[in-house]
Amino acid sequence: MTNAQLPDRVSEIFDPQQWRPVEGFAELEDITYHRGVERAADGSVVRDLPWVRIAFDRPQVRNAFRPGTVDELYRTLDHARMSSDVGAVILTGNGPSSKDGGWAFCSGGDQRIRGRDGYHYAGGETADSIDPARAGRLHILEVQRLIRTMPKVVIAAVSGWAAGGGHSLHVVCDLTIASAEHGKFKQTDATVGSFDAGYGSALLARQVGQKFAREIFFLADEYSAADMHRMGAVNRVVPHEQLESTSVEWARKVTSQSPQAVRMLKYAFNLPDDGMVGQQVFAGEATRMGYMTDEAVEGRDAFLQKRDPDWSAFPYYF
Ligand code: S0N
Repeated sequence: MTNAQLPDRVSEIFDPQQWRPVEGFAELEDITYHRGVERAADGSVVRDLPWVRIAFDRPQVRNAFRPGTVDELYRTLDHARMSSDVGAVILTGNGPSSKDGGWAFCSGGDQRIRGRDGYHYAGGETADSIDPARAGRLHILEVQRLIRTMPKVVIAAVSGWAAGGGHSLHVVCDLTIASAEHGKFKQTDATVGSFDAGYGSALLARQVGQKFAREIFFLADEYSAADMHRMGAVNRVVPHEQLESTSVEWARKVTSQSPQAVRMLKYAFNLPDDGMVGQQVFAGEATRMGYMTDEAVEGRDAFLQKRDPDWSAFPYYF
């Protein structure tokens, strides 16, 4: 085995054998982005597998996100969304922190750069120099919507703290697997004066019920992975060293199902809670399938051929 062919070990429980860095993303600073692969005995890649791994890579601040982190997260998720041979995304946090050995999935917005004006300042920026179009937005909510509406299954692999906006991210993922030893959950929004009044709270209440959701937000207590599993917000709790392998196993199972069926099921699960947007996303897929029928082709052809459509071959009732 030649290790030269393997990617860097970005996290203590990351298995370089199973991944390769995705091309075109070498300049990422706060996020790592890998494609699942099958390797030969000599370490060379035999083939790509239909899943990717996207990870927060700021373990020294419990994987808090700054505006650039959110930009990179959106970019990598959108790339995964657009990759027609990718069916599942594993979202996780690299670790541990070299400072104190602590693990995190994500601890939400970086509080050190949060300005009173609602902007989020990167190094050296001031109220005069900042570009409001880029820094003044809570664009982590755009990431949430992308996770929610992308036609793929997003698996949160909670390797450590899921706090604040990081807690909300795991809530919006389709599935959550958590580390038994290091997976910890705490909704600190109200402690630091922020509030995710969208998916972070309302969808959480769908998952754990109104009373528990209110407790989680109003008390800002710490919960273990086992607590969250009991409440219904975590699918599976696994030993820390098995977190990534279990996530890969779940990605493998998910991508062995019919892509169309999984897509339609995801949108069906979303629909009752997502209002007209949920209906629109579901209906978009239904329309795409409708276009594949002879009946829809007849409508298009009749228009192009400047004749009345002939629906006689198509029943009113199946
Ligand atoms: C996660 C917690 C519970 C972990 O506690 P623990 O294990 O005791 O570690 P600490 O010693 O507290 O932390 C280790 C080091 O990491 C730094 N750090 C941790 N979290 C953050 C953070 N979110 N921002 C900046 N730094 C963070 C610590 O300061 C410490 O550093 P050193 O070693 O230098 O002292 C605990 O850390 C905790 O409670 N963290 C804060 C969680 C939190 O309140 N997050 C924000 C909640 N709100 C949102 O996420 C809303 C999102 C949002 O609106 C937004 C979007 C983009 C940008 C900003 C925002 C925003 O407005 O917030």
